[in-house]
Amino acid sequence: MDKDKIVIVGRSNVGKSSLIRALTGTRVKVGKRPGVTLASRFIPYKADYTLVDLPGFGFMKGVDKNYQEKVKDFIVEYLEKNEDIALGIEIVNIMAFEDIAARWEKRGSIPFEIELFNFLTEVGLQPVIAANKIDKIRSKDRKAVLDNLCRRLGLGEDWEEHRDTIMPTSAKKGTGIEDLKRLISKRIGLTQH
Ligand SMILES: Nc1nc2c(ncn2[C@@H]2O[C@H](COP(=O)(O)OP(=O)(O)OP(=O)(O)O)[C@@H](O)[C@H]2O)c(=O)[nH]1
Ligand SMILES: [Mg+2]
Repeated sequence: MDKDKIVIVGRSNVGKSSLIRALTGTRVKVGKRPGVTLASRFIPYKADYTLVDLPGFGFMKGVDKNYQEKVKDFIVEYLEKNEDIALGIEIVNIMAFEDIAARWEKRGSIPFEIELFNFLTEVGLQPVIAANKIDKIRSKDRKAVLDNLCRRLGLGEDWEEHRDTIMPTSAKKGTGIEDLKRLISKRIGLTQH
């Protein structure tokens, strides 16, 4: 099977659909409340690839709990099989991340974002992380916040050494989108254009 899918994963509401819109110009449904994307959507990317807008993990307002679990199982199984996936892009809400991570670690648990990154790595997807909503962080604080993400991922202290893994983006303002496109091309082995 051709490895022609680029999957977009992350918690609900982190900006998966917005980022796909920014990358492709295709209007996928974007919502103010979590759980807007319930079924996967497939959006053509470059000549030979397809972006897969997967539903978000986590709370979905007004959606049956059983159904939420089914959605989650489906995503995990699909990623585990990893038959047709060229690249995994994990979207993190960088604005919310530090607080959430600190809270989880205090409880002795591994933050979901880290677990997802490890899982994607384990199934061989070598994920790219889009640290989205970077517009919500003041410019002078951005490096510290990205360094923190890097450290929590176990990659080291300096995110600038991991620009091939962590890309700050704002799907809303368009920041980092061209860089992310270049990184995607590099990772899937496309020549630049
Ligand atoms: N400030 C800011 N807001 C953003 C950004 N990206 C997305 N948003 C907002 O975040 C909310 C959720 O965006 P979606 O693109 O629907 O998020 P999603 O991950 O697809 O959500 P689900 O499909 O529910 O899992 C919307 O109100 C977006 O306008 C960003 O880079 N900056
Ligand atoms: Mg969505």
